[in-house]
Amino acid sequence: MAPPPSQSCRRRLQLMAAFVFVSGLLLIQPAGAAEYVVGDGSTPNGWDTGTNYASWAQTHSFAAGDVLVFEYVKSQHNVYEVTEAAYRSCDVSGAGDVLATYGTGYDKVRLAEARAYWFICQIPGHCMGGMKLAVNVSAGPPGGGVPASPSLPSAPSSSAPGGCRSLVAWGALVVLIASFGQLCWAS
Ligand SMILES: [Cu+2]
Repeated sequence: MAPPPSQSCRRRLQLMAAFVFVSGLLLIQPAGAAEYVVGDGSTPNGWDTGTNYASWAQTHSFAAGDVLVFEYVKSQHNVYEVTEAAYRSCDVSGAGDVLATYGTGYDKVRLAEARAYWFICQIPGHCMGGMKLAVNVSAGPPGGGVPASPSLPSAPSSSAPGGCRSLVAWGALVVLIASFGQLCWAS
């Protein structure tokens, strides 16, 4: 015997509600800026002398507004943002070579602009040993306050801003569940 229509409808609505809830969780995720732990903490601390940061950087794509988190033993390492020349030579003795310095052992560095960033550890020998990181930051979605640079490729996929995209998706879900509800009350 088939259950009365109202009961199967309620079951369908419950499924829809669950679906909407899960979709909502998924939609919230890409809106904000991403945080990347440098080296992914593959070693006790992500920022150290035993990691290939060229490989690490290649497996990630960075957008303006994203944040790099440097985790390391404070007494053993530090983080210097430097020029490309200083990054290549590991020599920061020149005027203007150092753009910023960090040394807390847990440094959050915001990649505010769509450009290349270069970081090294300034403890003698560490940069030469490979403790250096170069990242290319692409233009992020509007809202980060960063104008898109014409010399850099803009963000792929949709041209709609993230916030607008999720708004449209939310609207579609609301319409979907409303029409389901109508079907139920009609039957
Ligand atoms: Cu170091």
